[in-house]
Amino acid sequence: MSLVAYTIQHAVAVVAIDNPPVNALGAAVRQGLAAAVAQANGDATVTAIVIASAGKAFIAGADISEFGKPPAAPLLPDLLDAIEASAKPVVAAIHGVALGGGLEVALACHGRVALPAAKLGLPEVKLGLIPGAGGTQRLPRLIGAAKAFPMMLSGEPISAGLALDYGLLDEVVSSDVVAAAIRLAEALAAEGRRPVTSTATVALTEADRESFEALAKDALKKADGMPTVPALVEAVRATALPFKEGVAVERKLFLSLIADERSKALRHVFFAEREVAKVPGIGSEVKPREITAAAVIGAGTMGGGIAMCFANAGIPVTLIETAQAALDNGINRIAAIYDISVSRGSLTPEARKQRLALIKPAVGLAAAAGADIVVEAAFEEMGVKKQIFGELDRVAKPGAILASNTSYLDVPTIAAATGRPQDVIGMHFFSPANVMKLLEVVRPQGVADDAVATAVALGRKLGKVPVVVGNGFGFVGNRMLEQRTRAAERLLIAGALPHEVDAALVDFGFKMGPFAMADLAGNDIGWRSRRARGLKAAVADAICDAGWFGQKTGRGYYIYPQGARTGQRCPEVEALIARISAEQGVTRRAFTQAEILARLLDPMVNEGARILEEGIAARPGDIDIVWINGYNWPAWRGGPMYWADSVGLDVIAKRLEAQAAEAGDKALEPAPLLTRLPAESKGFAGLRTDS
Ligand code: T1G
Repeated sequence: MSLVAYTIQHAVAVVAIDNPPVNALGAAVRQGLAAAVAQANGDATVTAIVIASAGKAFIAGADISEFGKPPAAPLLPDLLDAIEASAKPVVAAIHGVALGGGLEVALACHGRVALPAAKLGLPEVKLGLIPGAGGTQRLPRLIGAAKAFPMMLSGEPISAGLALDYGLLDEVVSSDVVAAAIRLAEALAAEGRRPVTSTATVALTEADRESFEALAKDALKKADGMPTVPALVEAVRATALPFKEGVAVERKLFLSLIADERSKALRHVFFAEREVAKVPGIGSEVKPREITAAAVIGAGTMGGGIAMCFANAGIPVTLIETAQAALDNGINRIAAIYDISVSRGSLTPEARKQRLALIKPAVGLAAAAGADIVVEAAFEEMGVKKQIFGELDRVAKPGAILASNTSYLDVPTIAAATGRPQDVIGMHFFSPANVMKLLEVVRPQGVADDAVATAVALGRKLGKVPVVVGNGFGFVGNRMLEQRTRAAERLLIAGALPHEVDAALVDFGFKMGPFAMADLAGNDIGWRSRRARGLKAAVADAICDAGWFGQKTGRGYYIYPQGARTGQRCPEVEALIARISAEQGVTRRAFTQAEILARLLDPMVNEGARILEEGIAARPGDIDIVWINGYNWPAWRGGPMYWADSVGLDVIAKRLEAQAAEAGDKALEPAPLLTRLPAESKGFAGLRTDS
């Protein structure tokens, strides 16, 4: 059955795409569209053509899953040229989203009509690309380069209303967009007017170009090494050439980007982020419980941030503390954070007022009685958690979800403190909770499927990226982070210095390295955790024994003069590290940045392999999504498991064997999965642990 339907209404050919779920422009759709346009032009009774679609999207763009495969005719640019060259006017009837190639189809039409809720955009830059089917040449000709460039640079869609203001749409109609498109098509046929964007010269005035060049200059300064920005600037500049030459420039740039490793990684992340929403064993038949009111236990940094997530999503939330003073501090901290957003212009005073009004402070757990979900964010100590959950079991209403924000404690043990383990789950937010996208949903044995579905659906409503993980120390992210932390400590003792270790990760694409991060978060956090678990880390412990907790004490691994945010190398710390190396009988040596990177990341990948072997994560892509959304792993590197595949699992396994031998530490030896996969000529890609 064709994915493109062809009917005639009032002598207008209505060409309707129906390619669920989002009408991506796969080969069959392109072929159907080409045939329909040809058929309409060959039919003397047809006066004009409308392109419409079924489902939730007009057209979501090219079919990203086709990239990297041999292209099938007709190529999208050729199809769009055929639409534009049609002797009979073609009008796009837009509902839902017209994105990427979808908007490029509309741009090749002779008219465009949309519903008010429609959104139009060119998001290719988010995939490490630029528009590749005439978008960089047609959009500036239609609305001006100064408006088109920011749309393509941000990749963010604009509303139908703004598109109308820009001249990107001819009309916005409240209903029946196809009928409106038919009317416009008939009018264009009658008038013979065929405004064609490829020749439109109205918008590209000298003043427009000057405005664009100013924007381009600023964008190039902030490009941060990504090739998409210079490519986009070059493509838009090519609008000064005749259309065909400009399109040739765009095509060349597009093809170079589509072959770039960074775009391949971003396309992996696109699909991994959608896969992660599919929780093994929980299909769409499992309905989430309704959440109309929440409660958060603990008004500290995490509890306050979590309460803000609910308020920001419009969900009333009771913020509970054990004493009024702590509660007041928590509320004041939240108000101060909102004040900063208002001062930055990212939040209106009215919205600030509304959100604060949704946060109801209260003392005592009894205030949680009316909540549909309670998120506990109290002190990270099992005794405290068991006491709270025991009381919540008596207070909370039947069917309420009881979630703990614990970052590494055993969720089944917490659940056992209640008589309703089926309702107890982990919801591990990342600090600052109102900012970081990652939410680890910890799924202990015995929790109800609909409780898991509720936590995932709620996470998405809160604007998070929920990843369902199994119960186990540190779950996924922190468990792998601990391996990197240990590796960083080993590097200091073996001969590297803090700024060298940090530079290796920053040059790789992280925002900060481990030691700058520790100084920012506070070195005493790790210190307390190690002491609670009876673990030692010679350098990290010595730093804390000296009271050098980081930025909050003016010094940690680095010195922060006058409260500076960027640390300076500290001779005392470097001498302390050298002394510890000597005490351990280690002859210090220099490390290349490549060696530092391998020694930091290989053990993380190894732990990720173990996590997969234990079924704590369902897919390698889930681990990638955890690290990109929770720890600022650069998305254009695809995530730790994607990176490992790009390096080669056999290479990583060999390096781990060498490290294990050098350190005399069997824990560093490659996990069985890390040797089995390369032996079967496989990588992590496509692996599933739930199959
Ligand atoms: N190609 C292939 N599959 C796609 C797709 C696409 N463009 N967009 C979505 N899907 C799949 C997705 O993987 C998921 O599959 C299902 O559709 C629902 O997606 C030449 C080169 C449209 C706003 O970047 O932003 O055009 O998991 O969960 O939340 O210049 O999808 O169900 O099997 O996201 O309702 C440019 C990408 C492409 C838009 C809908 N276009 N898509 O959001 O559903 S490059 C994009 C989205 C291009 C041209 C260039 C969103 C959405 P499954 P979903 P949603």
